[in-house]
Amino acid sequence: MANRQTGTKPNAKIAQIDAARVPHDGNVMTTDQGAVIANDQEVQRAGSRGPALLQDFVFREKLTHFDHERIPERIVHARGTGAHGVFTAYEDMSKLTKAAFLSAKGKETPVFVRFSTVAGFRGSPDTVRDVRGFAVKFYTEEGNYDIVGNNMPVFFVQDAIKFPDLIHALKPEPNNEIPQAQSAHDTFWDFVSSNHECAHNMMWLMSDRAIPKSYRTMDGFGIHTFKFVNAKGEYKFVKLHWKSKQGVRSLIWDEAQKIAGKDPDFNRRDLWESIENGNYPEWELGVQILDPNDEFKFDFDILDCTKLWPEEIIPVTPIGKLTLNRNVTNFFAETEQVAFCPANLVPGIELSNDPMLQGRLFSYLDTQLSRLGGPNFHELPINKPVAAVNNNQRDGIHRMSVDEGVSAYFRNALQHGQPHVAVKESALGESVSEVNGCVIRDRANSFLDFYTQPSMFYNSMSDYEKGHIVDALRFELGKCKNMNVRQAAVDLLARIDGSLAREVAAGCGATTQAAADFKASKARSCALSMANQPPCVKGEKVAVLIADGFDKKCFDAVCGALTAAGADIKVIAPRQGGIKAKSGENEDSAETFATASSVLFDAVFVPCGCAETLSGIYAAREFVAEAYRHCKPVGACGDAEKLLADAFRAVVSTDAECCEDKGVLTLADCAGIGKFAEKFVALVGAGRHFERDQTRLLTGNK
Ligand code: HDE
Repeated sequence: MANRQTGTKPNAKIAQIDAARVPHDGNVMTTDQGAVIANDQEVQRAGSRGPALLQDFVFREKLTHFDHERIPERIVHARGTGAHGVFTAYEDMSKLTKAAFLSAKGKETPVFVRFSTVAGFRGSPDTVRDVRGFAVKFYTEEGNYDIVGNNMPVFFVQDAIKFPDLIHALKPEPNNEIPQAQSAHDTFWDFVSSNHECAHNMMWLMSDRAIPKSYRTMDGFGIHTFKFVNAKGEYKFVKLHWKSKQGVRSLIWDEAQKIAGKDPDFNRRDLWESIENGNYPEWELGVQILDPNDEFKFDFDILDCTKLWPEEIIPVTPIGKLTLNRNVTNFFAETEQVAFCPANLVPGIELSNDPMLQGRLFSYLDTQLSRLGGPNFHELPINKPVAAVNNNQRDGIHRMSVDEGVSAYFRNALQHGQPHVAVKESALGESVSEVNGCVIRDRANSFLDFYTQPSMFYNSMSDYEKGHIVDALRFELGKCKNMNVRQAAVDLLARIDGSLAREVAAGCGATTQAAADFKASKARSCALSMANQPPCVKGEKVAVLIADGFDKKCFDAVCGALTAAGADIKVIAPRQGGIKAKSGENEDSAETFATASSVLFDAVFVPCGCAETLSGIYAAREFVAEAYRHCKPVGACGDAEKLLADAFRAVVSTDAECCEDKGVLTLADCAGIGKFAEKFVALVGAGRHFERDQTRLLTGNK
């Protein structure tokens, strides 16, 4: 086993998990005690039509185990999915932190990541409007280090004692357990409008960040302020960021709602399939670094987790790369049993006095005791450190290690003082910091500006992002039955932005007298908008619609170019199986218009030769029309232009040259297919054309 002296081997965790695998192929079936079984299909009974016998222990063992298959789901973040990967350090960071996994350029550390939603139960759909969890466990040579973060850089409340109230308000209402996985109900908005510290996270929740297209296309944030401490005991305050190398992309709300029905596992499936296809998602770990001398230089408190540090003031320095490259073998054993905890730190990374962070340190261990049934959950393969574990903790339910020796205490002479303690300099959390003050149950005044940063967030959005926020709020408040709750929420919005409050009020029957009274902050931070993401074709899902008679050359040219650029292509046709090209070859269609839907794809391409058939199928027309409404790139060659014209009810160009109009690319004559393919790949990479958004509630269907 790797230890503190030799360092973690990059695949050490995988080896550990592999050691726990139980291959069932070729093995005879046994009871849990290892006795072989000849029949597990019929219960023993008295006569072939007689009553079952209590003595059938094979039956009773099977049913007893089944009855206890579930463990309590997580109270929050119940719905999630996980994957293994590797973290690679970019540079030796020892000037900043003595953490060994950041001590050398190219150093690799195995990791496990779990992405999640917060509000929904374990079986809820993936694409609900919600915060996403982004929890990373590093199996370092110095012990497990967890960054238990979210996909938004701020949190709702400032003090841990308020967390149960927030979650009670967010979760389904207690009388009827409605609604599932939604913030669009009275208790949530009552809480937000009665606790204005929620305003900033609420704005993020109403933005497109709350409906990520994929786990691969969202950023992650440690949220709290931590300390990086070097070997000399010098420290800096840091905030941690995961920046998606795939770019940050979101769904449109109309799309998200439809996907919840068409494919409730949309985000889970996307991550699973991209890893299976060898398209490994990557994130850069970045740090914002703040000298302790600058702690009080800002108009916000750096210990307040409802505030972010604008990247224009404190830039993000990339320090390493996370790559997810292996799916789990068994969801329950790994993803369901993984236990994260913000207190899982390594030497060189320490806590700040953020009151939320301090409260979390207690909660996670406590929750594992009831979820995983006792204090030995760290011995489960997914939680077990690759670093050696030596201490005098003993016994407890489901203890797996068999501890040797007679002494289970320190100091001891009988075992020559073993296990011995480490020298202070190399150990966990030993940097010295001064604390003084009166015991008090109160909040610092520096925490009490609840509006500047939410205004900054709204000011920084592009026009279409602002529109989405207005629509989200109209939806959410529109779902609240109580008029006082709606009015109180609009009054809160008035403190953030007067025009936002007015637009929302106009849709939900509230008034906006309050809007005139507040002077909202004009601050901006460009980094907050998702509008200017770099293009990315890799992993984009393109639906290719065909029917008998399609042109194989045209099909091959475009699909070939897309595949070469890393896009993920799926052929959809009126029936599954072989679809006959005009030239006689067969192309297999993976899906039909009954099983696939445009909302599950990023772009649509229709080769020439099959428009007549496709135009006659409602679902095919609707496929293209919906992709258009959702602003996705659409490409059509030759007669396929007819399908677009039928679907959009608009005249499209019949120019023989490649012609692009707001992300719709057409080509009358297939002779120019090479240039068309090149242009279409670029369009797919560039993503949506929001200028043709027709799903806006206020301006829709123009
Ligand atoms: Fe959590 N949180 N949380 N949380 N949290 C849990 O731990 C809690 C908070 C976050 O994929 C629970 O193992 C308290 C902030 C993630 O397994 C529980 C407070 C942030 C996950 C818990 C917070 C998070 C959890 C439920 C207020 C972002 C999922 C099951 C002090 C920085 C981890 C579990 C996974 C899970 C408590 C606030 C992120 C109940 C008391 C702030 C990503 O212990």
